[in-house]
Amino acid sequence: MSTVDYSERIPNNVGLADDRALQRALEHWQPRFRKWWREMGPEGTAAFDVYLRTAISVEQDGWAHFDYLKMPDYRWGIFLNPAEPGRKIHFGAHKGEDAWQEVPGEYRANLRRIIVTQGDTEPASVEQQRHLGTTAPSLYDLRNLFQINVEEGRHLWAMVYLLHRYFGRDGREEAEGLLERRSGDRDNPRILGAFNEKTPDWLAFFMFTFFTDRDGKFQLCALAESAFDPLARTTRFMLTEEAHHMFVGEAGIARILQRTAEVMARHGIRDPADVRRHGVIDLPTLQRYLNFHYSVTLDLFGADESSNAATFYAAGLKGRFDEAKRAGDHRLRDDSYEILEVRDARLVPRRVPMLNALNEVLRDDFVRDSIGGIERWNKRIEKTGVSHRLLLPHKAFNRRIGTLADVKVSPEGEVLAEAQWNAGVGRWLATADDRAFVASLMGRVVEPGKFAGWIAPPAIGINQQPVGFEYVRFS
Ligand code: BYC
Repeated sequence: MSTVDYSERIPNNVGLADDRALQRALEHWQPRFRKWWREMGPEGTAAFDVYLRTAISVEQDGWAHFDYLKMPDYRWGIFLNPAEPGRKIHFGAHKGEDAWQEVPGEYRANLRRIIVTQGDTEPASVEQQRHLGTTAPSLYDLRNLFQINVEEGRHLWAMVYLLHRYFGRDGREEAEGLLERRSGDRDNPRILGAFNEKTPDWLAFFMFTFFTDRDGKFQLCALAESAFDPLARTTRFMLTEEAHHMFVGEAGIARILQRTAEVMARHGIRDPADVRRHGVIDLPTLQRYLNFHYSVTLDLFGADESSNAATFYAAGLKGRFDEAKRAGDHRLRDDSYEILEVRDARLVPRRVPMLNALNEVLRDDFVRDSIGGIERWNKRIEKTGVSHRLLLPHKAFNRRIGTLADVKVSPEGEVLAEAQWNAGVGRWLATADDRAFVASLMGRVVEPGKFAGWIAPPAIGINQQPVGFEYVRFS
């Protein structure tokens, strides 16, 4: 069952042909998805031939096939990792019982909500990125953007399959809703904050794929622990695809840093205005973009103290990152964890029951992982001989969700009065001037092997093809 059946209208490894009602329901949803893709997917690209990878199996080796495809012909399908025979629930109140193959009635509403929230982010990101193709810095980058877009489309399919297969009529209604909400729409926005922000340029795109796709990694890992086995199996396979998305972000920013630092070293300049005059992105602007994307992504982990998070864990719906590898009783009823709150105009730790702090636990795992990436970027700058370090702002900086939503905190973690915040915010978050400057650099480069002047070429191409390969052909 691990080989994907491509003779079906909807490629799958879930035996769709054996469940006619489900197959019909999904075949009914499919043209609506395609309509959404035409309207909200990458703009003006229907005729392009793109060198894309398509999942053809869920085996670790050789799961992907690369070839030219027009994106509307991409075979969005439903792939679950192979079942683990005798899998047991390994955390929460049901620890030790068999994993569920169907949704227990008492957890139906919460599971549906988690799946809908996850599903909603996927089309949202495609909507956010739909204009970027018109300003790609190279064919290589354009192809990577499109690869991410089609795979986010597939991740939507992954969640829609669960909704249709396990949640009956309300599941089908939710699947419709996933195609109706729109990123940034005033009346019918996407569910989570970061997915209603704009991704107007490629610096924002690389920051988004570094930070926000990393939230995807941690959330999917937490869901891959779920007692609801179909959710665990589908998210495990999504993680295989997700790794490339974070690579695009990390390598993209590294290549920007490389180019900027080379220019700074060559001309012996540091002043951002001088750096900008050479047509590359100055490091303070890059830091301000980083601060923005990091802080809106921190909010995606939810409130620091959350009874929802406690319920999700205790019920076995959502675990911690790497739950199975952690020591302890995996019930957490006697554990506690520190969250931050403001007392006497200072950030101070407060201990709360760990079950209620599980959003914060996952956020802290994400912070540690992000620090690793920032260090790799700093090494890249260091190698050029330029002395400059990128920093992650304090966890409490620019937050909109949780106990820190109502306080103003500097990137260094100092609690500020409103006036101090207003005086500093232009140094901390990307300004209209920063965005206009970055926009002024964005021009379309479509000659194979050529790259825009503000970004260095990658070291190697995709799937062992040369960097100068014609990754996208325009018909
Ligand atoms: N914006 O008790 P809380 C990805 C709401 S990214 C707006 O903390 P909970 C991807 C919350 O809904 C991964 N609202 O909630 C990346 C709740 O609302 P109600 C996406 C927010 O449930 C790149 C209220 O505040 N997957 O895959 O513990 C490209 C109380 O909050 C926000 C998931 O997120 C926010 N940022 O935690 C493509 C996994 N945060 O019910 C894809 C599934 C919270 O009071 N989702 N609220 O109206 C979850 O596990 C949880 O829903 C959350 C929120 C962790 C997001």
